[in-house]
Amino acid sequence: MSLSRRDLLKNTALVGAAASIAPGILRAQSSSNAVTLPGLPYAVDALEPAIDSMTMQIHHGKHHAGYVRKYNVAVSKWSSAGTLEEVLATLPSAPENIQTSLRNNGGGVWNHTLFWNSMAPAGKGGEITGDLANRFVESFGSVAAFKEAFSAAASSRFGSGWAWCIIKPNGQLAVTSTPNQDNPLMKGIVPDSDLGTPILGLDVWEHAYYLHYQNRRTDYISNWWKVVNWTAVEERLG
Ligand code: MN3
Repeated sequence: MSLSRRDLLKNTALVGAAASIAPGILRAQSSSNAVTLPGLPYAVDALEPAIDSMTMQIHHGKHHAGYVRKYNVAVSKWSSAGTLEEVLATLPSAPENIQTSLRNNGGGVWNHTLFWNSMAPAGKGGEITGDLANRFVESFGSVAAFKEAFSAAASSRFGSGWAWCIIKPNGQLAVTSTPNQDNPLMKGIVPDSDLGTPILGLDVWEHAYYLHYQNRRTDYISNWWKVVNWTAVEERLG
């Protein structure tokens, strides 16, 4: 089937008219700010027994994938949206009708990407040594005190949310916790005292552990320490 020259001109005119009426909509359809679901950096059963393979499959393939899909729908409606990190850092200036979706789903995308890349099979994640160990001692008094503070933040988070170790603007490390899919990048959303750059995050939503641990969140947390990728965490110190 071939288009006549007249049809071609008509189509071109229509595209031109649409572009002049709603440039934002047309641009959004080819948005370069869409995100993709990153693959896991290990096999789904690689973290067993700390995290079982069924939980990994559902968590990555359904939950994380769902956040990616819904974020892309929301961000496609914002023609001047920046990168995911820029969006999370400027949520209060996002269009009001998509702000909640960008917050929940954008947070979900970012948080899970950090989470997968903060774990490694037991025995493969390196040790807390060198610069990382020094920074924990400087900020918390000892490595044990850091772990205790982080575990307490994770176990005491009411309902769904995350525990974090962040680099604060003054360079100190700190432990914080946020509800739902909020994170320490969300200026204007989380308290200023909780803002910083996450170097480690732990998902304490029930979907992260319930299949294997049911209500035993503290068992999940204590086993999770065995699969932390300390080499990756140290690299985030910059
Ligand atoms: Mn999760």
